[in-house]
Amino acid sequence: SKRKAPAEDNINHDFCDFLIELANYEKNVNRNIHKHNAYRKAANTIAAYGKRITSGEEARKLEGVGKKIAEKIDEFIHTGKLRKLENIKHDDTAIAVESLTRVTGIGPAKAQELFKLGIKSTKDLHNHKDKLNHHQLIGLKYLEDFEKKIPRAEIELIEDKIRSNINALDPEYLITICGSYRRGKAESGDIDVLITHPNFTSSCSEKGLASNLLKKVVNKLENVSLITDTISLGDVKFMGVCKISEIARRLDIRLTPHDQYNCATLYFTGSDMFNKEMRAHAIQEGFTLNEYCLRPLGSTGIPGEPLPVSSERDVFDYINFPYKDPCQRN
Ligand code: DCP
Ligand code: MG
Ligand code: MN
Repeated sequence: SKRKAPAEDNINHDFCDFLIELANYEKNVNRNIHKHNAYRKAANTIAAYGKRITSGEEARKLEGVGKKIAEKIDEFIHTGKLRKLENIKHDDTAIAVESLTRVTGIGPAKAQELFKLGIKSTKDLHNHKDKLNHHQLIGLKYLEDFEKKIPRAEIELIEDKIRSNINALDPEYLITICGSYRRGKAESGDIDVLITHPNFTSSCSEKGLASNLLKKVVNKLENVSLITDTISLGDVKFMGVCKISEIARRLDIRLTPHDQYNCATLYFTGSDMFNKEMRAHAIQEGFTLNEYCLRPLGSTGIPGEPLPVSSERDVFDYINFPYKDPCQRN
């Protein structure tokens, strides 16, 4: 999903807005994920600064703000705009990629490929459906809907419906709605559901067990007409569409082994920037953390056996990272 500038009540929001625009440009047009992350990181620190920035020099003192970004802040303060962004607004490739990547499933590479075929906008796509895969066709079908944020109250209703139906199926499933919703956001881009079942562990070798546990859930939610479309369904991951209002919503469901559930909720709660920060901290403390487990790194740098984790807090404790509530993980 498109990244927007953080924090609504941010007194530096105009700087953050242009940094996010530059970040999106680096990702979508130049496909430079490093520059993309650098701009986003700068936007995040500036958003958290709490004081109105009055010069590039002042901004440069903040973590993640270098010389180039400081110069852009000065340019913006003095002229009210950025030449670089003005140029981008007139660049045909950038305009096309910006339009085409609005469709879920169309990434920067696919957008540039379509542009080379003369397809310049989402409007053009309706005449070139043969160029799209199943995922992209669903993205096009629900283009406007998927761009609408989901109010918290609607996700609460969807959560109730998911819980009651999965419970009726088998009360042993554990369910956590992760993502921005768990971080307490007033609205979300999609719904990220994490489920597990005590019968399914990482050492479990029973073939087809995981896939049945997930398929049963997806079937049930289709039968009660919550799920309307499937983008993809694998053994442990469902991507699709659900609907309880007039608007179709993106729904992801992941099934994880019971013993990896806490590392999984930690990962899928995010934010992605917070995950990066926490992983970097883990490395410094001699651990490697991912969505499955936390492992100590030996002196050789080779990960050892996964550590026993019985809560998210355990992970923070092992790596000496001050505990943060989901709402503080932004
Ligand atoms: N995630 C991550 N790195 C990524 C993508 C995702 O660490 N590159 C993790 C952190 C995210 C979580 O997965 O919080 C869910 O991904 P989403 O894209 O759904 O992001 P959010 O739920 O945080 O935001 P949105 O409201 O846009 O859905
Ligand atoms: Mg999400
Ligand atoms: Mn998601």
